[in-house]
Amino acid sequence: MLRNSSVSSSLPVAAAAAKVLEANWTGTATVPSRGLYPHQWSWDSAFIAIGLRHISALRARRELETLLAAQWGDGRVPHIVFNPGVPAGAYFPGPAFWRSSTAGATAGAPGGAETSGIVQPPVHALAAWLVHRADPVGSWRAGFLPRIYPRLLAWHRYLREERDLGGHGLAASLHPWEPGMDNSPCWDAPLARVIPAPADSFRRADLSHGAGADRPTDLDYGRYVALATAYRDRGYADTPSLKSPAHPFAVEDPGSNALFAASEHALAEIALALGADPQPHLRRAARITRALAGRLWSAADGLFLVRDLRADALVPQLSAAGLLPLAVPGLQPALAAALARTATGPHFAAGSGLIPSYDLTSPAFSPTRYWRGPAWFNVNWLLERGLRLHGYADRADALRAAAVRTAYATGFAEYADPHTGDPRGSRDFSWTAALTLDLLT
Ligand code: 9WN
Repeated sequence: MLRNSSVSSSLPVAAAAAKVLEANWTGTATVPSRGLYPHQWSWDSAFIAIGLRHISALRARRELETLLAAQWGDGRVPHIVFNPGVPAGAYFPGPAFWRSSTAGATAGAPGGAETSGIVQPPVHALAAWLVHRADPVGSWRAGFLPRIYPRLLAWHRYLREERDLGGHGLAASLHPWEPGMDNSPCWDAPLARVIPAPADSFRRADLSHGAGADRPTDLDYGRYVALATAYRDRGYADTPSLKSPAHPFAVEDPGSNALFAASEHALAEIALALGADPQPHLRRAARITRALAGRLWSAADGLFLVRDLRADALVPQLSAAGLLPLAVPGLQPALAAALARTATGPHFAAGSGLIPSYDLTSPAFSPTRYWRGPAWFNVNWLLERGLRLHGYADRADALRAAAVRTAYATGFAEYADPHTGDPRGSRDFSWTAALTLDLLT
């Protein structure tokens, strides 16, 4: 049931969303979109499982377990798990680029699956807990939590011990694809240090599926490829090689770390359900939350900023990633209040009612180009949840209504123009459909 309804009935919306998830299901997992992203993506699968649980908790569990089956020996959950049935060249960079089973052998890449070697934000424990709660009986029968908990522990250990490059309790991202917001203006300055791979050394596949003006530029891609190549050629080793200035891109992202903290809270719930001690998880969640406030908070801007570890300075760009700590249960009420104000203030209040990915007032804002302004449904879902969690029910209701309305009207677009709500990127996008279903239920 739609709690705040500006859509006359939630039934056609739910049916259409379910149809998208059905069409994008491969038998073991869900592709983000049939044309543009024909493999399994890490944080997509977590968001997809959160919606899928309303249709089939069994499939939602399968979605997460398929992803975690490709986890590396060092605990990392790769950002892409490649489907061997998909033709080479359908997505770039594909398995021939990442070469995980050989280049990642020392880091424990699986032998039986090809994956990428970088990671995405850790939304998985939160998704696992929500999926369990949707069907506790089926989940216990299937042994879901006992099987998945050790994998989630290893994943969080990897982030805590191998990725704390700054040494203050936050996980660092070493590639713009890791925080999931590829061409955010937050990366412009840190990325400027990267010498791009020559344009003729690779062939983009994304431009056959989407409008070039809605996607990152060729120069961005040259830098993405150069960074990933260097990491691969060092055997995907993290410390100490990433601590060295030889790897020019290392940032602390407030969005990824907010999800890390929220997922530690979910791990505490999972531990309790399993009869284990939740306290270590609560302590870790509190440590991440303190580090977010201590290292990334900008009182002057009323939101969290990215820290560029190479420059050891905050990046003065206001992006929606800086609002995501609203989704952390233990966030100080004063910070939550400031975030709620910023989210509805001049930098982020857009005509569609959705929160854009980037500051509307900045010259770098674009309503169409990917993570430089368009509104994304996973970000809006997280902010809806955060506003509700911290007691801003009216604003959460308004955001929920805008998200459901726009998702349906755009044919479950990948992202939308934040002013007009017009669709951008691909259609029938899985997390848009899944999170719409979740908002409806
Ligand atoms: C690179 C799959 C992914 C999302 C990311 C989004 C986009 C990939 C790309 O698509 O990134 O990982 O090729 O552009 O930025 O958030 O997980 O939907």
